[in-house]
Amino acid sequence: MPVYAPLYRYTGHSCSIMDNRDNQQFSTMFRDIASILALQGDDPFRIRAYRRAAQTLASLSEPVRNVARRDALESLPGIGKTLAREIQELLETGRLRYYEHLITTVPDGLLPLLRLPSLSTEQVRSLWRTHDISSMKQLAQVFHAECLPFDVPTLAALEKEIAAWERAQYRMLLGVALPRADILLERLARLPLVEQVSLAGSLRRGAAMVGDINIVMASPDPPRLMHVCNQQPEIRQVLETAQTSTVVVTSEGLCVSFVAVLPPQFASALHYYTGSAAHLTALRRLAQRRRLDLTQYGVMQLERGQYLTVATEEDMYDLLGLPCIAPELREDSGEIEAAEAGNLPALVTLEDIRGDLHVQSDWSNGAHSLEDIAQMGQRLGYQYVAICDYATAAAADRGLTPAQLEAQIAAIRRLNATLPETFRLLTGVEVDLSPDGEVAFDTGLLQELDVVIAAAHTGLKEPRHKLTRRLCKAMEHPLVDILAHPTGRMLGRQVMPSIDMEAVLETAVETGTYLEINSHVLRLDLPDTYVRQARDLGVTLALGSEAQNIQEMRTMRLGVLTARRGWLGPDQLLNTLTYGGLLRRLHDSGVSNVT
Ligand code: DGT
Repeated sequence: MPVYAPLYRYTGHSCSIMDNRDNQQFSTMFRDIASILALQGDDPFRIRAYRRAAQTLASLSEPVRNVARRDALESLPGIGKTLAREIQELLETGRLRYYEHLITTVPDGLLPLLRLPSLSTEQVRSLWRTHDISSMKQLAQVFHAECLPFDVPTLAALEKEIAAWERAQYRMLLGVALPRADILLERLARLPLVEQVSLAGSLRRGAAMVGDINIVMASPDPPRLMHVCNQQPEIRQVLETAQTSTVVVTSEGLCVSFVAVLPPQFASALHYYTGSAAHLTALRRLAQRRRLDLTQYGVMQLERGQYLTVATEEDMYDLLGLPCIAPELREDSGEIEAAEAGNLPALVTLEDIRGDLHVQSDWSNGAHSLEDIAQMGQRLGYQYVAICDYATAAAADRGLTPAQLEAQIAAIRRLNATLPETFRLLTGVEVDLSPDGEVAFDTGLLQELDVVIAAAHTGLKEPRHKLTRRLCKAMEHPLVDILAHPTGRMLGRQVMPSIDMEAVLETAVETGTYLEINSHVLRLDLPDTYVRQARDLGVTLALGSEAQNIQEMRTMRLGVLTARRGWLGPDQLLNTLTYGGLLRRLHDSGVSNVT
């Protein structure tokens, strides 16, 4: 396997995103424990102890893991022996048995109610015991029926919290929203009333799940344009409409929010509605130091109370003394500091991608032949596509047997001989892992392949340490090049497999394994935050569509957005290598043969 510089052991010090997430997660758990104990009328001292611990963790300025490493948990305010032991258990196993037991003693849906800032434990108890309300869904129904016995301020606060919860229920997959948005954008761009049009919001930022499709337009007549937007054929319902904005629901149930401004305001509006809110807040702090304010209408000079005209987003950032920050980075996760220091990454683009490293054919689960895939690869402008059908040592109901894989290798070689020199199919496989992480497949055959991908498809509910060990063991196999969809997440599902990603990233560094960014609509796995951590550790990523249908090969665009959100440049992706460069890279690892 190739070994990349810089090769260093992961110590946890450079991964603040993951570790600070621990602080927040543990704090939420302790707050939940306190709320459940309060609901059950437990000892007030215990309740206070958990609340205090939750506060301490939430406001801790360093990762709690680092405090534990120094053996200093008990020096934290409100953390005694028992709580220190529980934090240790969480850090070591990712679970807390006491918490897992406690939440089984109340109805499943009650925890979200207990987490609402507007309701006291007493009020939740009364909702549950007296009105039989034990979920957000029931609470929203009763709220809308105006049957809640609370005072006006509580109801006002509750209204906002319920609206936020309702919106969160209808988040869309990036890969569903983006093609719909493209159709709308293309149609709107042709309207004489529209001078400029762009995506905005989380969709423009490439987030894996989005609350709505935000579209910003420049028009000489915004009110008329809003009227036209409301008349678009796919619109089922207009939720709110005004002179310069309208929010609608399409017949497929997608929420679209249109904004129209006068042409000179376009760049400011686009910037504002692209967000994120956190990025805007941080940028506004910076602007205030220059006596400026950023609004959706322009950049305001605070002393004169006048707007400066900005023609582009580049001009806006320029006014703040910064280079333009790509939308995918605008999350207030270090991008402003990087821009100030001149350290923004030059992000990979779709045009940099020279091939797809994970496609499945009709030899296993796929719908299309090797010939169809080769044609599609050429249509997409690729130099190569890796055929990585499922393979299995035992003749199971899905997946190639060794004999079938051998026949496929021969078929790919025959086909390659007929293709133009500018394009090749790569031989490959996606091997399933045994319960203990063994890659139980014919080693001689694996050695013949250009690319070997390993993935866990079953056993994803196994305990954290077991699943982690399984993935790490697969990466330690000398013939495995890529670990596919490493976290195993499925977007939109509540439960994520529990994996120690620190250990996975560390093993990727040690073994030189490439981690996949699987661009399947439902996966986008590795998630962007881990992509960034992997990059920081020197891991190279590999994009693969896992297409089982040639149209799905177009999801590469989603993978590139995820890569960009993970701050990746072309050099950190295997797919930007030429065909020759890729084979050399894989071959240098001593595991692949040239087809
Ligand atoms: P989403 O829709 O939840 O996936 O996330 P966004 O970021 O698309 O949020 P959305 O659609 O509510 O609003 C689009 C952008 O507009 C948001 O990223 C920032 C800006 N924005 C909207 N409302 C506010 C606000 O109350 N404060 C600030 N600072 N910005 C806002």
